[in-house]
Amino acid sequence: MGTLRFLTSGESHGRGLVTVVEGLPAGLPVPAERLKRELERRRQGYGRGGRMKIEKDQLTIWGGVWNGKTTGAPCGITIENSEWEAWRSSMDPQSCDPEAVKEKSIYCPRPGHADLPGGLKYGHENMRPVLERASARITASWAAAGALAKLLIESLGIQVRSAVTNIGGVSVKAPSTEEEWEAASNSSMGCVLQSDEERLKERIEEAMKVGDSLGGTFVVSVKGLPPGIGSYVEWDRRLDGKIAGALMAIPGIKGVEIGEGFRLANAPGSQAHDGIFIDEKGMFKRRTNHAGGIEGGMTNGEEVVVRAAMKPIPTLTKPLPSVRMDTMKASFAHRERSDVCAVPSARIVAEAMLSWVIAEAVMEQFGGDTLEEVKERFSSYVNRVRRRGNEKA
Ligand code: EPS
Repeated sequence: MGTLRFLTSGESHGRGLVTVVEGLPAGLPVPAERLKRELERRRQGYGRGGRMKIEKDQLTIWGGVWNGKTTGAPCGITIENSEWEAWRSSMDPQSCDPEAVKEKSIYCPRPGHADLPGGLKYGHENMRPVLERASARITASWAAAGALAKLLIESLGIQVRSAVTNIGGVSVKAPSTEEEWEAASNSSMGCVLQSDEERLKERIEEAMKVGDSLGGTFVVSVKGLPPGIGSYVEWDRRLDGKIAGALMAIPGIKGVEIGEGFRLANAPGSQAHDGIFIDEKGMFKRRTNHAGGIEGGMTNGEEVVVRAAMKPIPTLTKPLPSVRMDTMKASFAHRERSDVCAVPSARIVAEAMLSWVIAEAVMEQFGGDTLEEVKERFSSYVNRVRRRGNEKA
């Protein structure tokens, strides 16, 4: 168990979501506006269903924050589901109306969703409880936990940003300059260019018209990390493993690569690695970043670059063949109000999860009960590893 951890509870159409974050140092400023903003960013993007127009993600902090700063105690956050009253009769934890339960029951698993394996695993013939918890609604909780992690690492000068690179086969410009990362970060579609936003929206509209759904790819970047975060000494200490695991755990993600990942498999070694030199300030530097900022399961001081691929949403208005769980007869998959594309939201969740993994690694490596302690230990480490290049130059 790491020193930083979070747990969640809640269903997509239940009363709301509960998040408990434990292990944050005391004294971290937590501006409510910032948490709200991260949740808002996750709700944006073209191609989300009607639900995102309804949800307000009403957020309440229950503990662990006092007068705008963390206290060192577990930080409890709830996010209310806006439609709870409408769903109460079929989702109440203690006593539901049998008619309402029947009306909301789901017997035809959707290919690509958790429905079938989850129903078999937990013994739910009516798969309603499976899809309620497997729903990507829970990523609102992850965004809240990730926002706290982001605040922590930002206070150490570490910055996490993301951009969408492709939706449904339409590729768009990936950011490279500081201004471009900023533009993509502030764009609801995660694009550098306004014209690319329009192209992605058109592609989503096309899919909408024919009752289909779309996936895509995005990139997440972390700047400001010193070399040596993570470790090579055991498999479960490797930062690349933790990054890939956290991103892969986001609903719909089927592929994660660090740096030039799959392309490197085709390149000769002479063109795959990043030559080392000492820059004018006496720092170890690289002119290329094929490794995506990770070598030997540790950061190497360059920008960490992670790309992920999201499959299309499994809920389709023109459903795929399925089998009824109650009668075992051939049927079509369950249809429900759904999104057409959630790639722009998934990249915000990826920012949250990557922030989480980095914050976890930083806390494991440096520890500290107060933010001041963490900052001191982090900066003395940074001075040590950065000085090394200077000493010998
Ligand atoms: C989701 C289905 C949709 C999405 C939901 C995830 O919800 P509903 O079935 O209520 O229309 O809107 O995402 C969110 C609620 C959210 O906050 O991101 C699913 O089946 O995964």
